[in-house]
Amino acid sequence: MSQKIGIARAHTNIALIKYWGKRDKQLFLPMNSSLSLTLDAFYTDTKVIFDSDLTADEFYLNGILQDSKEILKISRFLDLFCEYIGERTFARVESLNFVPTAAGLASSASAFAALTLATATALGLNLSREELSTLARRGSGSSTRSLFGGFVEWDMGTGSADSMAHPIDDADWDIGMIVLAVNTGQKKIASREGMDHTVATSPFYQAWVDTAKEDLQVIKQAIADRDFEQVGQITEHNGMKMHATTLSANPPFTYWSADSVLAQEAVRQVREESGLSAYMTMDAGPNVKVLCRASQMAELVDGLSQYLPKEKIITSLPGPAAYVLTDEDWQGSQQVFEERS
Ligand code: 2P0
Repeated sequence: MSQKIGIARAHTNIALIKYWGKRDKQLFLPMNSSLSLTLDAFYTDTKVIFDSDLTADEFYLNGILQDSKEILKISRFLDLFCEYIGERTFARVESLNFVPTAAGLASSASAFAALTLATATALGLNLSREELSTLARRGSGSSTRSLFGGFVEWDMGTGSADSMAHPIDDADWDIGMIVLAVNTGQKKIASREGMDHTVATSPFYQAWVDTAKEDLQVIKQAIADRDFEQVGQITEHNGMKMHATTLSANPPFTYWSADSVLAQEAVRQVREESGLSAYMTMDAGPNVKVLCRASQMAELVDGLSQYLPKEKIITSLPGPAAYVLTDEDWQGSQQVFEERS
């Protein structure tokens, strides 16, 4: 019996300039470059054990053996790595998701980034973080950005080899994010289907691509200047434009629920009354995320709790790049997971 083991943690990220649409669905090449903030509050820990005694891949998520469809996704992803070493041993993959159920955040970003780093570690692949991000991309687009911490750009690139993420800034300048977890039910339209349908049918889609390019340039300059208001304004506008493409798809759809609109209104009210900086963004689900100053987070939570139950308001600071865990870390992680569930 021979075993190769790798364990890693990756944090999730929220896009400020969204990835919305693929120019190549097979290779996960995006229509536009995007930019995100990695969050410390939400992460995935993953252990990969390549074991010569296994006769098939296995995938356990939060301690539960997954069905053949989920295992196939993991198997295809592991194949990409095994191509590098020209040898395919089956693996047992164990993942623990530390995304509070109440947050209702998609975990594919942290999941595939953690799986990427754990697999590369197990196989001893000598690849840079940027190169690893091109592999993570093949699992789920947004995971490309979760290899890095702080503000991260995913450059759309010219092809598979250079469609990769780069760290832009560590976001260590009074940045925070509040998640308004208004509705945690299963989303009706997966982001993958939602973006494909939008690309195919929305007459506004080209305007999205064109203006997202401009937004990216402006936000990168604003981050370099540490101009928080500019970062926030571009974030809010870019997110709304993304959602406008779903309303203009045919047939139209939206990720917003009635509670999303109420949460948006709460943010507008609180920022007007308090004069604090708070800028909204939304993804392929009903929750509202608020980019804010870390130092003003407590005051904003107080204001928002007049409109929303406190347990639906979750705060986060910027998170770090993905990193390798030891076996001792993994045991600690399992213990924390059990205590939480
Ligand atoms: C983003 N989203 O930039 C955008 C904004 C949702 C809205 O990336 O098909 O799960 O696996 O590449 O990464 C969600 O889409 O889609 C996403 P796939 P993914 O964060």
